Amino acid sequence: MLKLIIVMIMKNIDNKTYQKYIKRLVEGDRRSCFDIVQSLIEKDIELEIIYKELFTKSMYEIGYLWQKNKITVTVEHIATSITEQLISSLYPKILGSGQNKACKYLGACVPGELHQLGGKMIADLMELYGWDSFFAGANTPEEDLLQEIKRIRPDLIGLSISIFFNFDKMKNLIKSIQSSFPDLKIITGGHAFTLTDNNILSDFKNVRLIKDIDELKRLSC
Ligand code: B12
Repeated sequence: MLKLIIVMIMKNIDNKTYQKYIKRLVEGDRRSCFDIVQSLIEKDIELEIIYKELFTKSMYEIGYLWQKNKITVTVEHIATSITEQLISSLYPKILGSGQNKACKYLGACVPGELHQLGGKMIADLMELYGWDSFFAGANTPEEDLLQEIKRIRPDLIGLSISIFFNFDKMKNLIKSIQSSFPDLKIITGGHAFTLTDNNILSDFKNVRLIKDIDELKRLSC
């Protein structure tokens, strides 16, 4: 039991490392941020932990600092760009995960939604969990997405939303997807769900809100 607890503590990111990382991120020091991520990889910290406890947590803090006028938009843009580069730098580890790719996942951000880091992380994690994963990125036009669904034939669609006022666009997109592909399963997630009750999409069948990474890991096609 004690051993298990020690292993769990070792696998987390300690607060000192996190504080160092967020400081460097605000300074725009991408080399130091990269070094910190490398040191976590060398310590066998799992990708899920790095995504959640380093990238997501620090970007939420960046958002808070921006909201409070403590950092400028430019600082926030630089932090986003560094985080994007770091996520991409970890992709070879995902490629090497070597699981079978029998099920297909297609992730996208709803029309009008420019926040794409979360959706990209989820698409990468799906690949890590054995899915053949595609990611359409920010502000995906409805018609184009439908065309790609026809071409790729995914088993699961993942829609990301950060901005509350994009919910109507998400609902319209889901309606369009379901009228052309009635049996296609859809998962949703993103920061906007923290500002609303979980039932906002309850009228739709085959649509499931995923609240944490463990739930994502358990999905099957
Ligand atoms: C970076 C950023 C931007 C960048 C995004 C660039 C990019 N390449 O992505 C830019 C500059 C474009 C931007 C613009 C705006 N932004 Co902004 N932005 C942020 C910031 C600081 C970080 C976003 C981020 O990357 N987070 C990290 C990721 C990993 O977190 P995440 O998206 O939540 O994803 C996690 C989960 O939600 C989940 N998840 C996400 N998607 C999915 C999908 C599926 C299928 C599943 C299962 C799970 C899942 O898994 C992820 C991993 O843990 C946030 C602060 C915050 N709290 O997030 C504000 C924030 C989201 N922005 C905000 C605002 C207000 C705006 C603007 C309206 C500002 C303006 N006045 O112009 C515009 C709107 C643009 C638009 N139409 O989309 C507000 C949103 C408030 C709201 N919800 O309504 C926030 C919260 C800032 C704040 N504190 O007020 N922004």
